[in-house]
Amino acid sequence: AFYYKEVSRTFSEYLLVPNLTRKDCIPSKVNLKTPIAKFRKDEQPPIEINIPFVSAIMQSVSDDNLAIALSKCGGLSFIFGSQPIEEQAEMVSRVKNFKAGFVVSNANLSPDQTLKDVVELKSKLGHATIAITEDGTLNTKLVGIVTSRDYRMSRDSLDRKIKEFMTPFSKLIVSSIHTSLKEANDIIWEHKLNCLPIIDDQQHLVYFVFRKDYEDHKENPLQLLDSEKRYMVGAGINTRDYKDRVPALVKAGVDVLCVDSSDGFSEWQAETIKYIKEEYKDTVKIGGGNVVDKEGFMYFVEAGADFVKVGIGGGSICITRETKGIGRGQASAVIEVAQARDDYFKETGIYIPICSDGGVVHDYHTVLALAMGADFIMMGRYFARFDESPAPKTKLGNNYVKEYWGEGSKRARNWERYDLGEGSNLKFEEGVDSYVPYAGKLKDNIDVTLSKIKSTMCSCGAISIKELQRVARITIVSSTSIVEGGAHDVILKENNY
Ligand code: MZP
Repeated sequence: AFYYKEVSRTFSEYLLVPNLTRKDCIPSKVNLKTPIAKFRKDEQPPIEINIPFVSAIMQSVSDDNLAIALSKCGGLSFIFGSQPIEEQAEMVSRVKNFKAGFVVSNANLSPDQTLKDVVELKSKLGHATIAITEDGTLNTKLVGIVTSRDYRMSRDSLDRKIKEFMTPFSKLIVSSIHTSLKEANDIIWEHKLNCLPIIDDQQHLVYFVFRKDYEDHKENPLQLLDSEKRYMVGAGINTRDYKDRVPALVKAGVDVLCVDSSDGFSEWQAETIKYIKEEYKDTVKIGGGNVVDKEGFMYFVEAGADFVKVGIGGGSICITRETKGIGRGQASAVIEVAQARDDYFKETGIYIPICSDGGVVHDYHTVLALAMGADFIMMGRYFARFDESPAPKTKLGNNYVKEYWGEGSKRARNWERYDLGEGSNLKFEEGVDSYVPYAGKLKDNIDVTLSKIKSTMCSCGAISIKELQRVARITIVSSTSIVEGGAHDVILKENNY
């Protein structure tokens, strides 16, 4: 057997030593943009995300709802693949077709219906609606109904959103023009109209909503088009049904794919990636994983992967190391693979981003992962805690929790992820079914995490991820210095975190 000289280490065994903080090194200047697919030196990366976070390919984490919330914040979700092809493609297309604004539903209202009817309809539909009337007041002739596309949003937040949406349009004139959205945009440009186009599910313009006082407004009318924006989304695939799954996901508009496996250093993965690259050339971006060393990384590079995912056994719900005895400390794995990525880049001028997957417990672990060379970070537990994750929220004792189960648990029934080519059943579990503390809204939490990352980067004298990787100084910590790092030798007051 081959014996590694170095110990296998986790993020908690390291700390960053601060560098000089220059005056220009302030959090608002920190740019967290990062590539997620391969590119050549002197070329622009084909896909970048604005924050280096992606959500895990897991049933309890990444559905279309979380994907939309994360994409709004600048990250990206990989919609879980352990579901029927049509359902996964449907989730992808819901993200791609999601309009930040509101759409008019075909309310089939007769001209003499009033606000009272809308209120009744609203409770029947179970989600908030707002009436648009011909003269801008809500108690006269109804023309249509604006409905949020986000049906799973709570009533309260929907009502709040509608209020926000309606405020600038408190006096409305609705003009019913049936034309395509493109024609509508041309009209808006040509006539410098200050209005909001409302479109139906087929992208047809149904109404222009004008402010009554639009002539007084100086803003660019296009600022009011928040509905043209398309969110980015990824999806997980397996090495079994990819010939059917990939075309459906591509048709649904997926931006990037990832072959999902607990141990990806296998001929099945290489075969899958090669097939997709042959079929779609560079129009489809595909990553693979997971690996924990240089050999695994190079195997994926040769197969044609656009990015490589790193990490075996470090996930919070993962018991692979206990059941199979395979894996590697997450920090050691990232450090070795990042070195291989850099060497390959020096030799060939081709940069292949790497993703550190699993094992993030504290926010500062994400900065360490980046400093050690990760281009982006995949997290499951972190995202499972939020309102937007698909997992049920429940009460445990006096606390709210969300359910979080591993893809290797019986509950997920994701045998493809652990398949070694022979069977259709999980012979033993590699993951657990658990709870995580409920933490509220995704955006609120991400904002806090990002401000910590930016602050740490400034302490290290870096305002970009690449700069951090270049200048970071990292030290191993002893177990006693870890104790020193927390509150110690004091009696904590209640309600302290
Ligand atoms: P974490 O962010 O919860 O620590 O880890 C999430 C990662 O754990 C996932 O992205 C995936 O790679 C891995 N995972 C998912 N399910 C299992 C399992 O059941 C697992 N063993 O290890």
